[in-house]
Amino acid sequence: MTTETIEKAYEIASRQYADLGVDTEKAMAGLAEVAVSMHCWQGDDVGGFETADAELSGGGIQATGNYPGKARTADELRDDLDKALELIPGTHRLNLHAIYAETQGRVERDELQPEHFTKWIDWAKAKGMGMDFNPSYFSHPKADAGFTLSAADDDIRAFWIRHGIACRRIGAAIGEALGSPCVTNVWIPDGSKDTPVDRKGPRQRLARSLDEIFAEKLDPRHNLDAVECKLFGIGSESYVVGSHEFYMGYAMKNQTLLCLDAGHFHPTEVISDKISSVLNWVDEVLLHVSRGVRWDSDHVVTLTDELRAIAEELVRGDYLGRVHIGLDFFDASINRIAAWVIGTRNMVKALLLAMLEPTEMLRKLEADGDYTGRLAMLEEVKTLPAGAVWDYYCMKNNTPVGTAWLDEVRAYENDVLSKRT
Ligand code: RNT
Ligand code: ZN
Repeated sequence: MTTETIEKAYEIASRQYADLGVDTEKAMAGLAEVAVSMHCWQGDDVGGFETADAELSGGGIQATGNYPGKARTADELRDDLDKALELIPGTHRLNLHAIYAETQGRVERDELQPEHFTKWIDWAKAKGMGMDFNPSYFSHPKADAGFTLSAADDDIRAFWIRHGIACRRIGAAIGEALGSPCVTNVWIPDGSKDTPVDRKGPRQRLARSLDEIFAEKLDPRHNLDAVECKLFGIGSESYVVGSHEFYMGYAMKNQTLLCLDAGHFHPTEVISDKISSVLNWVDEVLLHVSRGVRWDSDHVVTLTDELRAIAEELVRGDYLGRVHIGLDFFDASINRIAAWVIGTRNMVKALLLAMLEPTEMLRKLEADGDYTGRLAMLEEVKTLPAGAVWDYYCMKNNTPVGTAWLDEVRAYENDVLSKRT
């Protein structure tokens, strides 16, 4: 598409939107303010760099597929992130896991320090990006028995508590260095495959462990704590210690952030409907935008009805200042950079669609009890020329328009990824 075509299409689209009371310039300006926290772990199938051949193991999560070219070192992962970020309009954030530490020789997880993340921090700073952080409670011998912060074994539990404490300090150091609060999110895999007899003990221990981890007061301008619930995982089908009720209660009582992962509920349950509920009781929420297919499969985020509904809730409810948007998917069966670009562009695109909604008109129809008009308009809105505004937004942000990004990913695959063996 030529610049002229993109501009012409935009001009016509903006007039159509104006007729419905929507200012496309304002929508694009609002969109530019939103930073999506792009997860590092799509780039190497959640392996991390603790050892040369580190791989995701246990934890009830899986990256299936064997697509060639995954990042083998932190430098390669940063190169790949650079490529992906070039193809996504806007300034975003990086979400890092503790297993992506860069150490001279093995440093145990309970001994990790901010200095092990200096290269990441410098990289983000140079790009004007913020960062978020996660303790890693999986892919570790001390997690093999299926219980970490809720383990009955005192040594195991203490080890993971120390890891949590270390990670919060790292989060605070990141936030301070980058001048933007780092959301440090606790997710643990604890649970059991078959019916447990004791559901109570592990939950009591988890509550105590969290209290110990969060005991140290950290400046909220540097670090914000989040806790992530889950319904079930592979190998934890019958019982997950950190369930929704558990963490919702914990977050409310202790005023931490609550993390809602789109794949962590019953398959017919959606997080878009939870946002306006939980934000009555906690100040801020972290989202893990993901796409479960039949289970918490962490498929690449596509422009589904639910993705759109999540974005609509954030915009309609004026929640963007209270909701941190993180992504959580890992597909090893396709080009990993393409996966990042598709998923992240879709998140941004869904926000644009929400910002282009003639919400005032829809609200009026609803307030007047005109549900016929509301339904009719909601359907009409679906085929307004949002694509023309999106193309224009991408162009203005010096990112490829339409499928042009794919050509760049293919060229990078040819020049860089295919040389990794
Ligand atoms: C697992 C959780 C968790 C992880 C990442 C890697 O079910 O969703 O957020 O996916 O921390
Ligand atoms: Zn998640």
